[in-house]
Amino acid sequence: MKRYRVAVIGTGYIGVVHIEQLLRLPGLEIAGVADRDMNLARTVADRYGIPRVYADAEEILQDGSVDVIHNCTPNNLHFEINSRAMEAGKHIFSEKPLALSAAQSGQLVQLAQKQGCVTGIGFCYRYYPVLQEAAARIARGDIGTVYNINGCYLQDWLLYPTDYSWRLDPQMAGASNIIGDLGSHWCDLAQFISGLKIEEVMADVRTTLPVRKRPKHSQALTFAGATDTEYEEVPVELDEYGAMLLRFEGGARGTFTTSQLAAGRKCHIDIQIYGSEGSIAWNHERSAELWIGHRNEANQVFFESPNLQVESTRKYAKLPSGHPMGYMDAMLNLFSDFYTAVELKEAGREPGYRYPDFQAGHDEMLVLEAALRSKKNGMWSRVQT
Ligand code: SOE
Repeated sequence: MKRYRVAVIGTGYIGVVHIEQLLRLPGLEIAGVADRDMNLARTVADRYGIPRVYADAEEILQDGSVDVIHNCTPNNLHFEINSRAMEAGKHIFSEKPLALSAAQSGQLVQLAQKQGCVTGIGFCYRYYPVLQEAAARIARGDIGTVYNINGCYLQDWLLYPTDYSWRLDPQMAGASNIIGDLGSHWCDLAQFISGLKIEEVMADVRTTLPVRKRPKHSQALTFAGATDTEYEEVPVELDEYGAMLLRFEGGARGTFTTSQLAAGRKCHIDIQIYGSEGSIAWNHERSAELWIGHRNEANQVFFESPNLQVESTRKYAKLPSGHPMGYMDAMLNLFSDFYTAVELKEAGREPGYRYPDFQAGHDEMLVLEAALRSKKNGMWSRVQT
């Protein structure tokens, strides 16, 4: 097998998550990293024994020995790095959102086709083993016709006016904070698990705290809170609360609520899918368990298992039964599917499994834009195709 040379651009919270999982995968080496903050890039490279710190993203794009780029930069840099990586003939794994607009993400999908690049996007939550299992069971008809999909994604790290992040700055984050960020994860889960596309959206999106105190000398790292004691007041336009009514293809209805002001909720993802013959539900705080609901018999709790899952999803349950996997392992599963797709592509073959590629990223941009249109005009909005 070829040994792929990988470079990671962006060494903040999510860049480090990528690095730690890349180090667990066979058949690749991390050639180097880059970050606007050189000191951070150096510290991270030293910590993980990564041989090279590139001067910037440009130097990575020019390096012909790099096969794959992981784009872990803030949102405003996604489009440019993703497109330039593909133009340079590299495979590309991007953090979400794929770009700042659906027009841009559509261009990226087309470019990937033209260049024959393998693409991936960070919708990691679908890689908990029992969520792969849920998708397979629903596809084989276990819960019948899907009627409703309901849930939420709640966090609390932006609760106080002194919590500030680049995610609240439209120059860096784009037109939305929370619907684009947490909403895209949840909508990806809903569509992946149910196998149904979201067709229409009615959204209520709010900036609950329109003025925040931004630290003068530092920025809060995601989930960390600020350490600075000097602040300046800044107006905030982007959302940290959102609710959506959803209409799925075939008629299923959905509801989704998201907030980063939900005290005590750190990464609370909940999804419930109700069908004509039964239901399934999952919560991130008990991520190894799938709840299976019945009308006429006792409900079940299915624990992830390499023995008991259906054939196609066993590979994602990597530990012996009774040993729960976690977020890092879900990322590993995602990268594993992505790198298998890279290997297959180079052998002239296509993967026979579904994994989140740039089309999945584009689909979420289309849902986001429908939500933002609905926020503006107060009406149902169709997701464009
Ligand atoms: C912040 O809300 C964040 O880091 C998201 O950007 C990630 O995608 C999510 O996995 C955890 O929360």
